[in-house]
Amino acid sequence: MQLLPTAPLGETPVRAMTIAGTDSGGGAGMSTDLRTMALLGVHGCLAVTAVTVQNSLGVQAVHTIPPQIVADQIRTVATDIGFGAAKTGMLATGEIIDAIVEVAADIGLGRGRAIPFVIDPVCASMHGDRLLAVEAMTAMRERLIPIATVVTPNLDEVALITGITVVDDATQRDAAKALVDLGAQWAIVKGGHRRDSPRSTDLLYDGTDLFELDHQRFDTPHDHGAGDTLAAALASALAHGFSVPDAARFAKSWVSEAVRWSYPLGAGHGPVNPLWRVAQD
Ligand code: PXL
Repeated sequence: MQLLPTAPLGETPVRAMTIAGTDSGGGAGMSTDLRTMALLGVHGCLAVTAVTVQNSLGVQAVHTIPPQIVADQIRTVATDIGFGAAKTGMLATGEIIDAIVEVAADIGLGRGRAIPFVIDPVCASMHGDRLLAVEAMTAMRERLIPIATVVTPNLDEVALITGITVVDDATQRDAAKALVDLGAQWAIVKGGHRRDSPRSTDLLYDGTDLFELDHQRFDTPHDHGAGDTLAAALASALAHGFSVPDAARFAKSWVSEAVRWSYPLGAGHGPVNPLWRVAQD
């Protein structure tokens, strides 16, 4: 597949920012984002929102970072290093979401502003551990999604955000429309978990144009970090200057390969593998 260019050695590369939580097991969250960004020629900057105590069996504890410190990490990087796109992952609380919304307005991040903003509305881990407080759903729905350049929910997140249960093509389209109605410029409704289809088909929609991003589905228990990887690849491609449809097509192929080459780790669910691109036979 096509790759993204890296800067000539010694020159400043393209930058992107991940606003996300850590996973001590290294399979999801910020570490995954940074691996994907590095492999796509992007210098990844980071605003940590929460530290999770986590292994392949689940999340045992969460320590959240004060909202002001989250916002300050974003602001201090934006005003010095600069970045061409940002993405969110685990945001933990409504207060953190509101701090991000405020700093985004100040630095020109988000829909209709200079810097594209990918919102991956992470709500829970694959084990069902909550990564966003129940009471933060209003902030997510009413304040963060309206400033998304692209929002990238999976089907569980679609149900929590829009109330729509996606079971077929028609409900997947309804969900994409509902997300655009909430204010996102583009919505990607990921179809990887659709039980009625043997393919993994995501829908990309902006209220006018509808694209199907279709790929063979790889069934594996080791898909920890798949959503993070898609959003990080999308933000990387946007930082490189791709249009949203081109970035989304690129990110879909990137994450599909990462799922294909995922590996076991620990006794539970292993991670997808953004390192597939540098693996040697
Ligand atoms: O894959 C979503 C996700 C994002 N961020 C962190 C996570 C997870 C899933 O477990 O732990 C920190």
